[in-house]
Amino acid sequence: MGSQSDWETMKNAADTLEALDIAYEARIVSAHRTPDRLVRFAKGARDEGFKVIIAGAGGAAHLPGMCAAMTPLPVFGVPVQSKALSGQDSLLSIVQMPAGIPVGTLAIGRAGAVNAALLAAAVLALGDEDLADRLDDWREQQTVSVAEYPVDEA
Ligand code: RP5
Repeated sequence: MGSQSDWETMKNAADTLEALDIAYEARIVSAHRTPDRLVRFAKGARDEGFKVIIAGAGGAAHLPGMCAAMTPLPVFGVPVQSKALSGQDSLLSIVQMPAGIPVGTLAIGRAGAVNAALLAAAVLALGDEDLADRLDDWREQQTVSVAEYPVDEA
């Protein structure tokens, strides 16, 4: 993620990966404030053993696109909800990549963070039957947890 302030959102991705028993690392890498760290991370990610990158950033959210420019790994971008423009800026600056360098862009905020983790899981599950089973179980649990009728909430 681009900043400590993104963690509140990106923790939802981390929690989802943990629920699926997927190893991950959460790092702060800012495209603007720590550009050298970004280059080192993105260029070295595959050799470090990473399989998928989830990049969350807000505002002028260049992190996912710059990561994607420097790694062949799949990159999923999570637009963090910004204070000034409610994440519209984050979304547009992540989603509108030029042809040739893809970023799989998710929804703004928590939903995007959770779904980025689920998409990463789906990619990894293509080569991991145990994970595929865990992902099936996760989805089944979600399905059975949805009540058929609403209740009045206090
Ligand atoms: C972006 O700027 C970060 O991804 C964050 O969403 C936003 C604001 O960062 P802080 O000023 O809160 O550190 O680079």
